[in-house]
Amino acid sequence: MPAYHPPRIAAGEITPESIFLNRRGFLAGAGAAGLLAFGSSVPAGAAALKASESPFSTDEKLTSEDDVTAYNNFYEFGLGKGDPKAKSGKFKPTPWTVKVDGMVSKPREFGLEELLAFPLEERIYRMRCVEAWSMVIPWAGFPLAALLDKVEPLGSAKYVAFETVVRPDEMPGQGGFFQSLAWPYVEGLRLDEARHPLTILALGLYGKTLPNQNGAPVRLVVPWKYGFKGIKSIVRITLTDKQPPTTWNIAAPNEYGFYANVNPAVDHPRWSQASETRIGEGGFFGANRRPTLPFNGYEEEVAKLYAGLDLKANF
Ligand SMILES: Nc1nc2c(c(=O)[nH]1)N[C@H]1C(S)=C(S)[C@@H](COP(=O)(O)O)O[C@H]1N2
Ligand SMILES: [Mo]
Repeated sequence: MPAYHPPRIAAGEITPESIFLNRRGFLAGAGAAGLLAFGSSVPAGAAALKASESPFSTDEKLTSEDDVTAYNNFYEFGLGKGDPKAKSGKFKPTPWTVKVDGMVSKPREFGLEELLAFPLEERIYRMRCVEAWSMVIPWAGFPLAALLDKVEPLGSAKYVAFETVVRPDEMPGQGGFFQSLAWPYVEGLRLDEARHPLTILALGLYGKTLPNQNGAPVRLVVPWKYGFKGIKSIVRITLTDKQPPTTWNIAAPNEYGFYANVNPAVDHPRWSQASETRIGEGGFFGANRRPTLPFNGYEEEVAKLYAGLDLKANF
């Protein structure tokens, strides 16, 4: 009985555990200088990050920092939306290295400092969870393509595989008798998806390094795909010629595919994907529901990647 994503109840009965009021507006005019410096209050463990503005950002209203950092999916820390924040206090995101290997000319490890030295951009992206809720999040990160360039993928490489850290001592959801998923959490992209300019490795949000619950210190963000593709706390990136296994596809192959492009026309077997709730906008159902956009609104940029592919068959 693997699929906990979300609980096995009818969509109409789901009540989010915690939907907080939108208490904080975004820093007015923060973008004006071109360089953004956020965060007057930096919580313990978080450091301020600077990132340049990006034309890829949406100007939609941001989801509050409180919601972005308190309503999370990170099963390594538990199944509840509040678990990742409440139960990740022991997790140590520094020091950190990411190993990049497989079909590349120059396999190597990147220390966290080296990742932070890439030119960071602020990317304000919509994020659409397969559970039919969404957020607008100001990430700080850099294109994954820039990292791939450093290791020089071989011509034979066709896919990129990603792996999350395994640390049962620091991640309570990975320890104990009940195991929700098989660890490590793994994900994958086609190489052309991985190299698309919208695909980033994120190191921060709201102008600070990532909180543990959001995937510290480094996670993937692929804004046209369902949120589960955005693997957190990455320790390994492997270039390969075979389509990599992906955690939710392993857990429930009839419910979650490899591509997982946001698609309002392909329903989840247990609920509709035609609409979504923007977290922070009030009730989970009813008037605040908004239509879900093909490719989460990034159709113009990415639809061409899938010419000739039957997205219904390749959900
Ligand atoms: N390692 C790992 N990565 C993960 C998950 C997870 O459980 N473990 N959950 C995914 C899901 S379902 C979503 S919607 C996003 C949530 O990201 P956020 O909590 O930063 O909003 O992370 C994704 N990445
Ligand atoms: Mo999700």
